[in-house]
Amino acid sequence: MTGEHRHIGRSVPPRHHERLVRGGGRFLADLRAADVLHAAFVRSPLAHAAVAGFDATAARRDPRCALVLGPDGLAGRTAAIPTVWRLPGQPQESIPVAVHTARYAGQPLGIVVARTPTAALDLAEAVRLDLAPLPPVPTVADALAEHAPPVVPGAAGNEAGRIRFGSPAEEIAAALARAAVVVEREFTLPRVHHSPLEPRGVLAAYEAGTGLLTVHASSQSPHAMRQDLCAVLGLRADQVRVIAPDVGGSFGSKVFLYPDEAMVCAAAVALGGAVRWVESRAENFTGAYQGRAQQATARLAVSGEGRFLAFDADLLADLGAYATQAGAGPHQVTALTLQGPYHADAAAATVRGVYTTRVPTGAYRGYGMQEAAFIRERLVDEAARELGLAPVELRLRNLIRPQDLPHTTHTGLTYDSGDYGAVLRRAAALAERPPPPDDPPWVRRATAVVAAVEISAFAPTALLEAFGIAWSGWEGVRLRINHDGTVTVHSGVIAVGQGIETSLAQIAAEGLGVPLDWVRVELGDTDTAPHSDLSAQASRALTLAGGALVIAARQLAGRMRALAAGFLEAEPEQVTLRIAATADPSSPEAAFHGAGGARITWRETAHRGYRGWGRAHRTDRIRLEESVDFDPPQLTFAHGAHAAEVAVDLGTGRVEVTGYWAVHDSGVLVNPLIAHGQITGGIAQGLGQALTEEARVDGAGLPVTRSFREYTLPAAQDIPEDLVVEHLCTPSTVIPGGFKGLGEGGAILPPAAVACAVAAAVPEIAHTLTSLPLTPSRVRAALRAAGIT
Ligand code: SMO
Repeated sequence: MTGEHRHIGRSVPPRHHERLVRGGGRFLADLRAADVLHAAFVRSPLAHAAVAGFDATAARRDPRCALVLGPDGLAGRTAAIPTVWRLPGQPQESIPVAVHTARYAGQPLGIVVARTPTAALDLAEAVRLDLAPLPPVPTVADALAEHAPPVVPGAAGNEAGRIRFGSPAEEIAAALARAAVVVEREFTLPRVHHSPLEPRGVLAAYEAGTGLLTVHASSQSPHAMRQDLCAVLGLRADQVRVIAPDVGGSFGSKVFLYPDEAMVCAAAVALGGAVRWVESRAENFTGAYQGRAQQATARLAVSGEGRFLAFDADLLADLGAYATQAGAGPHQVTALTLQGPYHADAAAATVRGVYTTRVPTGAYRGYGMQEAAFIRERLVDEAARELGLAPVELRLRNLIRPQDLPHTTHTGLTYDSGDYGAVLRRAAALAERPPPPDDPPWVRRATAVVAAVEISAFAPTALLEAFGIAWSGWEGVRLRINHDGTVTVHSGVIAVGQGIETSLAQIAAEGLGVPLDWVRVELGDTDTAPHSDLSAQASRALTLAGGALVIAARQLAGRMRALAAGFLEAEPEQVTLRIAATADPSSPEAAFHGAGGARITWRETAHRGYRGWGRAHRTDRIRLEESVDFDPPQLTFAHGAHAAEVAVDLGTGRVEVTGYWAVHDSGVLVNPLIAHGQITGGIAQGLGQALTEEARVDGAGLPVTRSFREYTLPAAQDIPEDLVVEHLCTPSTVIPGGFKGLGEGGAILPPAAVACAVAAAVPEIAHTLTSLPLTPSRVRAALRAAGIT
């Protein structure tokens, strides 16, 4: 193949972007169905209350009303949503759809279905709730206080369970005892809203005649949703089809089936028709699960020569009112990744899940790794300050070196490949520049560099089994050459705006040796996609679906070649596939060439293949199709280093990020343009969490952040113009094709980078920079306390 027909490594514009930008997207709210009815929810106005009455008499009398299901109606029609990842000791094993106690404000208690969306909202308001208030438990401190009101029956002291990862306690104690310096800090990573561009939504249609339930949902994991719906509604797998249309972002918030989504489907089944619900932004702020929500007491022990002896942390996970399907999963990943890219004699962390009367928390881009990076990098920084070492120097001294890889951490993660030092040094070099000459005296400016590893290829079956995670981790693809030579890829991973369709097409085109636009990628439909529980989560789609596709394309390319060789009466090794331009530049011709000028086109080969000609030349079967299930032998680890330059206004406490440099190693990049977009978007999201974002409630547990007026996302002007993203490449030794993930990578390091840069700029307040976000009021309070302002 000639150079211009290579596809991996090319910055091809993502195929659906133009359609989406021009308004051609088909998101949930764009879908139409015949005779569709509309749903609205009766939600709890209180954080904690017994539901003594749910009176829908008036609503039901209204001619616009089709159905109302309250706690009793739902109880007869729905079972609880099953748990996927439990904490040891966790008393509550699943999330009920029908409830008689409200445990957070915004919790759906019932569903109203009506002829129009407005009627549904009116009638939901007409339902009269009789609530007997119970004491709210809005914070983890409230939940753990002596005599705290119980949130979940059976959870003594509001603890959901606990688990410890890493080195034995004696090793940690010994390391602390021989340390020259031990830094210990309390950290707070607040709750945050995912804020996807498109809120949630479901269109469920049930046909009583066939018993088929077809669900369109703005979901990140259609197969997982189908599994949960079967359990909740008591339907067979072959009765339920879930389709994700265009999805406008998810970031972890659309991983799980929610009770309100299940209610829409239960209503469709009850009515024998189609029911639609499109979540409003206000509902998304109060009803959608939230992210982060972690408190930690953590310590780092360092020897006199600056060698890391131990990382140790006690993590408190604010689970909210229910443990979601993965419960404290992100916090467990914090514990697993606390050690990060460094050597240490010991490392361990304990996770305690705590129930509060707030909306449940769950996955958020980075899945515990952002929290780990913040805690670890701040501790490293503080230790450097105590030892009088430059923070970069202390990091470089302890980084795991390429010759140490593969390296297994104290929590059992085996890093496969990479050059952590090269990435850190490059980020530091990029960030080096003289301060501008015109900074006013009340501005302090400094730079910091931080580092992290990123789990990808989540996850080998054996690993999930060891953790007791009731999900499959492998990924399958089905690759087909059609009768005209075009190519179709089916995969269970889905597109959530990250451009995965384009990257998979590039891998298929490269492996088969055909033009890129001959490849179509079909995703998001449980009826046609290979099974996929985890789908587009956890920086995994490209590594696992892509890895499977590399194998499938290699196999199918071999079969096509063998077939063509048969027709050319040659041996497969004597046949070459060549792409040639034709009069029509948009349709090049691909042909197999044998000896003496003999040739057969790719298309004719496929066509004859479909007729069954040349069967003698095939090793196995007729169909030009390969299905490959890829279960990775182990995880693969991407890594990165970020440098932030900040200017701190000593008068106002405002932190401005004036420069940002990110260097990542995600192995072989399939599409550098998409990689750049992913990392850049993640950085923007991470900067929001560093500086402004916090989902808050008042003392009664009622949400305060209910719109983008109270909840500040970073805008374009908050992202530094000097934002540089670079990539080094150490191929994965685990994934065919050498790919590693990067979907979460950009979001993992910004809070650590910004906080460490503020610490460098104003060392007087460095020890206080352990809680996010670094709002002007928080920074100003620290400056005041330090007597600076
Ligand atoms: S936080 Mo992700 O959607 O695994």
